[in-house]
Amino acid sequence: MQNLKTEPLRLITISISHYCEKARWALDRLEVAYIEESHAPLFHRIATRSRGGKNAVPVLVTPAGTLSDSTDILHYLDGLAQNNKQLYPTEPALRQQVEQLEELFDTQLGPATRQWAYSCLPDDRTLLLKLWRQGAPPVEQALLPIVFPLLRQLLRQRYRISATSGVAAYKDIQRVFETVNGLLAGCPYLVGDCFSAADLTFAALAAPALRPENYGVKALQSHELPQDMLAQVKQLRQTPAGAHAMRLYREERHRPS
Ligand SMILES: N[C@@H](CCC(=O)N[C@@H](CS)C(=O)NCC(=O)O)C(=O)O
Repeated sequence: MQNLKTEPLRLITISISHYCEKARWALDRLEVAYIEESHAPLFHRIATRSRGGKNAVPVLVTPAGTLSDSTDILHYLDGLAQNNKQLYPTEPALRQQVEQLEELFDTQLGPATRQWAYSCLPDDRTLLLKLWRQGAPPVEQALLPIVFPLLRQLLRQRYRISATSGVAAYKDIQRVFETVNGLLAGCPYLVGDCFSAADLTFAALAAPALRPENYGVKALQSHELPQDMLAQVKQLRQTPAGAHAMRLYREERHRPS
């Protein structure tokens, strides 16, 4: 467990990001003291770069250095965890399975749910600004409407957002869910008999497509979203993989009091 005399860790985020939610969930679960420093997209790069990170969030600033990848963050935090809270099994074969699944979710599920969610959202300035300004400092909130056209264009290019890519992304999500359905087959967790980094990563990175209640920050309200999008959320929630992630959010996602 973390030495309480040390400075709290600093988590730099774009608060709505599901990769940031992955890191935030691990910090909350392991009861590690931290301060979340949220930024609006684009502005976040000033914070990450000035702390020795790269362009992407989450970034965790620790006494041992700056970590700029969610998986590196989970590994670091696991080193601070008490035995019964560890996110990676000690048994090598089980650990390897957890790491392989985490890699699958990081590289396939996370990009797909992000691409799908942005492709479904109406091209609505008010909605996107609401999503991006959450938790950001007042000065960034004030500047966000000015950089909005640039930001929207960058988002579309970087994540290849279009109606067609949204359809393909939904299929990618379904493919990963099929794999998870197969792994669950009556088991309460993805690997072995306890919660691991594989479950946490799956639930956090699936969250944009499932909209679980206990997500770390408030997302958009259902009435703000298109019916087609909500119908696909419902469809995914009804799969064993979707139900698994929803259960994990209900039973395993606790916020510090
Ligand atoms: N492999 C990275 C991916 C993180 C990632 O894709 N972060 C996105 C937010 S969801 C980001 O920072 N995008 C902004 C940018 O790259 O400028 C991780 O696991 O931490």
